[in-house]
Amino acid sequence: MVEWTAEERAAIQGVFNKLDYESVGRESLTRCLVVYPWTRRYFGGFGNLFNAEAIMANPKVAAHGIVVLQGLEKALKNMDDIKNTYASLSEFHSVKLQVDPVNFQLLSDCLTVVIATRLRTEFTPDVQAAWQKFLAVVVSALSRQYH
Ligand code: ZNH
Repeated sequence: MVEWTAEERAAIQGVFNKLDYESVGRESLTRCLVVYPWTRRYFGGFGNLFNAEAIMANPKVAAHGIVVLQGLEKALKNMDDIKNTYASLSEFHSVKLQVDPVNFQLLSDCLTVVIATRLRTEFTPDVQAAWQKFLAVVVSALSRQYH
């Protein structure tokens, strides 16, 4: 089981407190789709993802960015059992969506970059370390149901 110090819990909660899901979700997913263009293939139902301009203007990308952050909030609220909390979401990404799990890390990294632009000096090395530990646990839990 993953152990969290009080400082880590406070740091991760602190990041969430400052997140505007709408803008951070949209920008993180947009960045992922632009920087790692192969990730577009999973979003066939999202319409035009042809280039950065189209992705930035796409309302389905904006809406899905919020969905992803709401998914992360579920992990935050169940920090001591992220693995089981994410069991069905992992199965969904594996069996139904067939998302290659390497992409979870890529989206996570995009999210960290966007958060850094928001928190600036508040995103200290300690806060970043706690945040990335949280995302690493999320990525591992999401990858769990892959065989
Ligand atoms: Zn995912 C979906 C989360 C990553 C792709 N997602 C989803 C959802 C959620 C999530 C919550 C919803 C579900 C239901 O409906 O039930 N994701 C998530 C998270 C993450 C992710 C948290 C990390 C961090 N994804 C991802 C990636 C990708 C994806 C990386 C690719 C690339 N997802 C996806 C899709 C979908 C989802 C495709 C579906 C969409 C629609 O709407 O259709």
